[in-house]
Amino acid sequence: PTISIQDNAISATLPSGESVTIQLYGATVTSWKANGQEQLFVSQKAHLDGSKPIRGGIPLVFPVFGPPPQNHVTSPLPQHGFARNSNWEFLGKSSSESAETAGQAKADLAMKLDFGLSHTMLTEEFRKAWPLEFGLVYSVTLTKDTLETSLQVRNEGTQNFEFQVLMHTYFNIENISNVRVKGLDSKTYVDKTRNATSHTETSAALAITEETDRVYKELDPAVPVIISSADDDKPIFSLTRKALTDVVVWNPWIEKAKGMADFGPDEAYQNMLCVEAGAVSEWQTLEAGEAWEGGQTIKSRL
Ligand code: TA6
Repeated sequence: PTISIQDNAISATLPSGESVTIQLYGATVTSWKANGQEQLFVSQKAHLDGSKPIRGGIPLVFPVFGPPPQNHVTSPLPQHGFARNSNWEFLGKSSSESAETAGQAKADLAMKLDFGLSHTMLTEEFRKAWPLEFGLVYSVTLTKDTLETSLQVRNEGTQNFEFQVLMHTYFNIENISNVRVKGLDSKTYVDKTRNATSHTETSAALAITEETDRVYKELDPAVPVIISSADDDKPIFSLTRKALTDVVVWNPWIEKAKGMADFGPDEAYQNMLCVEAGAVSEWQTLEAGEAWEGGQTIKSRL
């Protein structure tokens, strides 16, 4: 496996050809290539210079999801918090041969890249906005056919704090009309396009036919949420989680896509779908000195 570090991005490539690129800005994964194909969507108008969170890849949402609530410790923060628009540091890599079974012909190589962000690294503005002492370690692990992203949150202060976390993954898809989202049936969701009203999902294979912005709650993290092909019902992406029991499904559709200056081209809403693993419908409380960890594993057939 090779690692390359250039202009604020870390790239890793496995001998079998898969690769991943992470920008130090936001520790944002901006490329995951498998089978010679880019698996993630990044807007052609995304800002990569740190002037604005990157529109695509896997932005990291912490310590608050969405617009912060009023009269809350997170109130002064920007939407989705500060993690995705802070400069992280590269902590290093470790590659492991994970030959689970003796019979496995070739050991699966796993390349893990670690990134860190702590309160001492935040801008003055963000320190003032959320004056709590914390340490984050974000691990990105690439294997032949999976990408795993996991976040460890440590409370390094003397008082408890609460947080939300979400991995805002933009999946690259050929055509939004030809995919379905499976694994959501009978789950409760908050529909942010319908005044955040609560509903129960009735579809075993959800089609995306309009602006969609839903927070599905209390899913079993071990049960995959699948983006499948409407043609042959085969999985395109399969997402399992650890400690992240909510899944957000978002597509801006036509008007909202046009309305985002960093979303381009306008019709690219047809080539992306966000299925986002998170712990966002409640607040995670972290006692002083304690640590929490959660993550996602994405399998791709693309
Ligand atoms: O994940 C869905 C969502 O919360 C949508 O409501 C939309 O705001 C999206 O995130 C993108 O947010 P951003 O702040 O990146 O423009």
